[in-house]
Amino acid sequence: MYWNEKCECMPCEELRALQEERLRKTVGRVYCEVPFYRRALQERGLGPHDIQSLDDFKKLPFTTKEDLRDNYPYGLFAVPLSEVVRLHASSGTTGKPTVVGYTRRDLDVWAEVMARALTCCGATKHSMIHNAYGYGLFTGGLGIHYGAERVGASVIPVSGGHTKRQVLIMKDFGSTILTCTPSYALYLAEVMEEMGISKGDLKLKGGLFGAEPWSENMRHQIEKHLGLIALDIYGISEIIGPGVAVECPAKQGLHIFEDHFLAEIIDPETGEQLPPGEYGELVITTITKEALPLLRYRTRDITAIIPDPCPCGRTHVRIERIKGRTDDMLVIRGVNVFPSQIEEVLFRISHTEPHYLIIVERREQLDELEVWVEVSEAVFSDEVRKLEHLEHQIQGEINDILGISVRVKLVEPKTLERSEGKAKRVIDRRQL
Ligand code: DLL
Repeated sequence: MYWNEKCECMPCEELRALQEERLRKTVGRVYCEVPFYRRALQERGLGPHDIQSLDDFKKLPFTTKEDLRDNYPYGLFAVPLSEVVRLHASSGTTGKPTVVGYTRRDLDVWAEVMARALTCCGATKHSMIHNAYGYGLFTGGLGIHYGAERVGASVIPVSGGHTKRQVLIMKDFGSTILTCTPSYALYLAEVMEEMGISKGDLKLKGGLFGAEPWSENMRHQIEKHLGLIALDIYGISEIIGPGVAVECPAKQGLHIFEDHFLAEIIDPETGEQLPPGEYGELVITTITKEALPLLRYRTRDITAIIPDPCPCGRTHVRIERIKGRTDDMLVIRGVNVFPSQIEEVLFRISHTEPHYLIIVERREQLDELEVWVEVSEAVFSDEVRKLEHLEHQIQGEINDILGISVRVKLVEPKTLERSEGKAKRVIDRRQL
């Protein structure tokens, strides 16, 4: 049930003392080794000795993605490149990639947290782990890979793509754990069905799905079609990659691996810390990273801290599942809309498929939102009247939740593009 019970269930007082010691070391190190941080701390009149406890935390400056970009590629590294044994990069939609580096010890920590995460979904040395996260500069593939090896499981480094072949491999190799994005898991299920292979033909038992937001309903679909326990894994390249936080089998939020990462929630507008339970932007400080330690990194992901202890016995604090990103949030006629809210509605309505696309346009200064939704084969061949009824139902429910009117277009099954990695849910055509 636990990979490292001593760390995962550490008494809170002990954990806090460990975090404070590691935080002090990290601040001391970045002050000495990273000119960017030395300047940022000096500008605030801070020296390394001013940060003694977690209460001093709020004094520290934030770090943003722009800071990483401005110091592209290695400017924020705290070790010489001779100590760096791996690089990864996150692509982002515009401009240069964000480059992240790892020392040998960083890779060791990464494998440790990933081993803990995989253990949550049932992995042991007897598991056959089918890893369909992309291998390469993306952290998903290799992050899972090293964690799986640390557990002692057998890893199938299948990466993304060639979906039919993936289904055959899962069947013939006897995969017991599946790791990929949740949208790809659904696509795998769809292709399986087309190939006449059922979940009973496979040996899947558990899976870790993440790298993009997904809803509770999507979890039900994945579990139903693949016959496994689907858990949510959160990560971000700048911090380490996958393995910043993971759901335990209680499925009541994701535990942050707090002996390595400190989490806070802030109001994205004011930068003020928010109390547990309130949604805001997740900010993470690394306290053991060597190559790229980051102070108060603004992830832009929206979530809340769950204050109560978890029934599983782990003492590490939990966050709610990620609701979206501050930069994914669409502002439509003044209303804040997260794609995940639309997804929730679609999953509640029967006869729709879990594939959708949100298109935003601006006509005569007015934002218009159109939602394309795939419907099931049976419904699509139904009478026009029934289709219209379904469209109105979806429109009505989205209106109830968001308070704005949207257009809904039902599309034929299997016409929206499937993704092997992170799904693209929004096309914003507004020229802002
Ligand atoms: O996506 C790392 C990862 C790989 C996580 C495999 C989980 C599994 P990046 O490419 O840097 O890293 O993208 C990070 O993806 O800021 C979130 O917006 C989003 N994200 C990651 N995990 C989740 C999740 C990897 N479980 C960005 N739920 C983050 C929602 C997620 N969003």
